[in-house]
Amino acid sequence: MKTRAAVAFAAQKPLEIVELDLDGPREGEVLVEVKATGICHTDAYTLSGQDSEGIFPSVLGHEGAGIIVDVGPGVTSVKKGDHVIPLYTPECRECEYCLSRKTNLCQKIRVTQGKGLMPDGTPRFHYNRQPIYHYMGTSTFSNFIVVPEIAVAKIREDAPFDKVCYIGCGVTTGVGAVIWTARAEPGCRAVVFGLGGIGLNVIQALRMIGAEQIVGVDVNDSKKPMAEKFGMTHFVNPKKIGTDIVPYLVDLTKGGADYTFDCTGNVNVMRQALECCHKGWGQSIIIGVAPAGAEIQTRPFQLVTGRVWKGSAFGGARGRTDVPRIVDWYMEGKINIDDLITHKLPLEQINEGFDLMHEGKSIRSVVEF
Ligand code: NAD
Ligand code: AHE
Ligand code: ZN
Ligand code: ZN
Repeated sequence: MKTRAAVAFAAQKPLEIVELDLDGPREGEVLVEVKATGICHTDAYTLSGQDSEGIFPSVLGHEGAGIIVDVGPGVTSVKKGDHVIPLYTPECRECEYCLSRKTNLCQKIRVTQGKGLMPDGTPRFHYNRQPIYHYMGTSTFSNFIVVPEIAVAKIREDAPFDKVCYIGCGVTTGVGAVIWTARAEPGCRAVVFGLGGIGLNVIQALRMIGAEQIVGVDVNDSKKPMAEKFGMTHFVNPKKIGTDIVPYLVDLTKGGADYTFDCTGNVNVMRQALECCHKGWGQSIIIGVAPAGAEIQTRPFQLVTGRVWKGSAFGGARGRTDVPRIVDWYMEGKINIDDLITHKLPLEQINEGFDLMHEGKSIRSVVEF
């Protein structure tokens, strides 16, 4: 069949809207009609050429929602007509990682996923008979996609696609980092670096669990009003305090934060986030994705004296289990997604969504097919 898609033919070039050939679903795979997709900073990061796993030409996008329109042989857990969110972190429930109960990082298809291929080692997209590679096992910048059944979460049918697509990455990443990775407790003090599409979800989860203090740090003052609406209690613009940010934040949090979250992808910020944690117990959670080759640094003394550095992918969420629950939380009014979707665009204008992100003018742009 044919599918309309925004293709990344090369790094640092605008996406091009073209019609691709798409092969049907094979054993264990499903065909999904993507109804809406968010644009996450990670898409921009890969398009920038800084992702060591970036492959071109490819169809980017990993924050989608849609409907299953066909299933391949052997598919048992979902059926035609099911509403789903594609998962860049699948959940097979049988690999060593899934069975460990210690991680959400299912490894069943990770190797082929990182090569832009389906689990059988072939791509489903072609353009002029040349392969077009998949991205993060999802490629939601295409109107139709083929994904393994273990990489879709079935969701309720009354959930609006143009909102819950954001649960495919940003919402789950931010909310999950607080409740599953950090396991932050009521009364805690937290600092969130980067008040974008991820950081604001960290903030709303901190408010949800009853944090005492939620400090937001961003170099862009225009992020302040939205962050306040979502629960931020104190705003800090590092460019404007006129002093070293680490002691400033330690003082503001009365001795250091119980939890800090890096939602910038900047390794210098990651160091600040660790070092403003409370001595003895503060935990710093790295969410941001740093460019290939970048490395984090600190004095080991920071860890010896009890601070903990942790990372979080997809908020520690187990996709097929937790994503439908987060959709329920949204539908029950427990989390706010609507206000974070600042822009809606047709596929033809997808590059404007990237521009808005780079200019710091959007929180989330959502593309509707
Ligand atoms: P975004 O562009 O919406 O937000 C980033 C924010 O950080 C912006 O508000 C920007 O002004 C701010 N910022 C940039 N440099 C800063 C600095 N030095 N100090 C303070 N603030 C600064 O991006 P996003 O979609 O929220 O993504 C944030 C990061 O999280 C990216 O690196 C992205 O790749 C990553 N990410 C990781 C996961 C995961 O599973 N680990 C999932 C989604 C996104
Ligand atoms: N390919 C990148 C890694 C990027 C990365 O860390 N991705 C996150 C999700 S970001 C979503 O917006 C993730 O899930 N990581 C776990 C994994 O297995 O990739 C690089 O730097 O090489
Ligand atoms: Zn993302
Ligand atoms: Zn698994």
